[in-house]
Amino acid sequence: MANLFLGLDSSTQSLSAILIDLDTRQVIYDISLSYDETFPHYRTENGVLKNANPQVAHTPPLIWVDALDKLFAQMQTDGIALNEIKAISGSGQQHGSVYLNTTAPDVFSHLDANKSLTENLANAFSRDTSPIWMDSSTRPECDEICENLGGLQATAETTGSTTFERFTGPQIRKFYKEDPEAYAQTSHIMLVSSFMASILSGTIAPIDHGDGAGMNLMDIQTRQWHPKALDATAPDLADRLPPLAESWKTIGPISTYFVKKYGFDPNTQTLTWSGDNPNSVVGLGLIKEGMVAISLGTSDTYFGTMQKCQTDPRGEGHVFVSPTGDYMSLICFKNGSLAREAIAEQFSLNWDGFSKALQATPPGNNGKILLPYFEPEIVPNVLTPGIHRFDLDENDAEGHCRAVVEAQMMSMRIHSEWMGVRPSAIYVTGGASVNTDILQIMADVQNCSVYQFEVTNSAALGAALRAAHGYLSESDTSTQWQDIITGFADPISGSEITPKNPGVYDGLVKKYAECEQRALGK
Ligand code: XUL
Repeated sequence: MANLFLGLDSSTQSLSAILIDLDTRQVIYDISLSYDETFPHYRTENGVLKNANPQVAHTPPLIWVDALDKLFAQMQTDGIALNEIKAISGSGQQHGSVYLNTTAPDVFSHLDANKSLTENLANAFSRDTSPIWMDSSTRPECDEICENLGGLQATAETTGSTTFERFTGPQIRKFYKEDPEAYAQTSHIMLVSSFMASILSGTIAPIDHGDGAGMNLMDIQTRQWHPKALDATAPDLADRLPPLAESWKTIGPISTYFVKKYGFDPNTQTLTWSGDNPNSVVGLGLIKEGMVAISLGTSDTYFGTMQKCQTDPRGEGHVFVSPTGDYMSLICFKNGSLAREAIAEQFSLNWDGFSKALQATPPGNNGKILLPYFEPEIVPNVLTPGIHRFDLDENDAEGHCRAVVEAQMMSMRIHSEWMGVRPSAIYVTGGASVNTDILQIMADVQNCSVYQFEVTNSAALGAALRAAHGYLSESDTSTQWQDIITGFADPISGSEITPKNPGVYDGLVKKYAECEQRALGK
């Protein structure tokens, strides 16, 4: 019999699943259901309801529920041996919250297999829509909570991040302020992750430390709800939150609903879900301190792993708990491909021409520096976009190509220093990761080997690997992460790029930091 583990990913636009066979080290099935396409009657656009206020981003939680039924039905149609799955875990888009009334525990524990999940859950909500991570309408609430917790740095030290509009605490506070009656009717507030896990397990599922860290409500050091943060958010919030748990915790056997309806084995174990970013850390194989993944997309994202909890005193980066029990950072740089493309376009270069310019210019660019804030930047916090040049002529096409990439890499180095961990290996993903000239600059600036990494859905894969790890750890506490991920989360073989010119950047990074300070008016 195969050794099957299922990872689900309830993301912004779709519900996906990856099924792995641990014996053969193969992904044997994967599927993704787009909400917009599968359920047009919810009228979502890219998974989100239209709103007159562009800062508001909500989704009807029933669409996530509906998708679960549809997904398992499809797996059954596709002939997947659902009865052979040993354990299931999952990933939820981070920060989104679900509001339930007092009927919820009973509804979860008595799911009727003669009805659909949406019919079962239809009356369990105290709020019809869920604010998700794209919502940015809570600036006043962010300020109120942050001030109560002693300011930006104190909030980051306490909860892992300073207050952000999309984080769950500010969202809960806004709900409480705008509709205190509905808040009073709310007996359970869940994250997308714990909500989906509750349906699968038929119980009120815990929130794991990884996703809990994206709420501005959890003490990042003790991994408990932080009473002062709860008080600063809404009254009697502690009564409404589920317990926190390690992300490898087994919740219990799958609800009989799924056994009767889809033929799951009654002993299939459900494990605690986590957020998409913590899941991706496992799906990318970042299981040891110093391992870093950099995604070069429209924006560039830096995930780092660390053993000791360090927080960003500038409040720009986030600290979550990694599913391994260590910590992880998430640092998002808005001007990623966005800036690389803007430079290529400005000088009418295609990617080949851009690469040639990188090859034709020396590491360190003879001290030429560019600060590429084509859009307002998240890290460092730059509200007014603008391009700043230092010792760089505005007609110097080759100089600009090198300068934009060096700027991005030096910015990543400077703005990840607060972690106190230098990278030991960098896995790089995303569109621009095919460009080895860009990767050479990354390796040189970070003085660390860079490996190309191909990902399909690192969050769903991470969830499947977490299911395997949690399940096996129940009977064997010496289960090693490395033994679980090998063969699934490995970089592309032979793709290593080693640093060739490391010394060059130690001086230039200092100059870049000074230019940044000047440009930011500090
Ligand atoms: C992380 C964040 C996004 C969502 C996407 O803080 O807001 O990455 O998790 O689903």
